[in-house]
Amino acid sequence: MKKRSADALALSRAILAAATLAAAFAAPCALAGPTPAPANAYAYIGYPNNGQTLPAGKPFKVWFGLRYMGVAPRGVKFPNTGHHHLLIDVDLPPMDQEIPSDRNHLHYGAGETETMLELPPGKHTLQLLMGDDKHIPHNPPVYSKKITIYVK
Ligand SMILES: [Cu+2]
Repeated sequence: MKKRSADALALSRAILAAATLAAAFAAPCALAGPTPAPANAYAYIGYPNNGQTLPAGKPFKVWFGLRYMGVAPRGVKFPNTGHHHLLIDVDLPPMDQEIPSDRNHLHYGAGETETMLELPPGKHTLQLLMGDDKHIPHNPPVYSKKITIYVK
């Protein structure tokens, strides 16, 4: 009888651990905006290349790549579209809130798919993140790999 209650306790602990683990994995899924995006959609930086060195004091072009969804200007609510945001020297922002607008988070609300950028000498990171008509990332969020470039 003693053995059986010890087993029951061990089992209930295991169930609790599993539930906690499930909650931990489920939590990040809630961190996305209300606008759906196609599951296979992805963004990529077509230029510059990861690890590339660019000349200082000279603007360079950044190409915004996007597959399996479309670009629409800010304020336009149309299925499977959004507009680009270029993240400079920062990590991804919260995925369930409006993307900040500052010099590290540039919005391309006219539907641009490229830009000219000039950065001070040094090591920099670039990453694209799509936002919906209200500048909130989609569900699932659509973002590129973060690339590193060198300006000198
Ligand atoms: Cu925006």
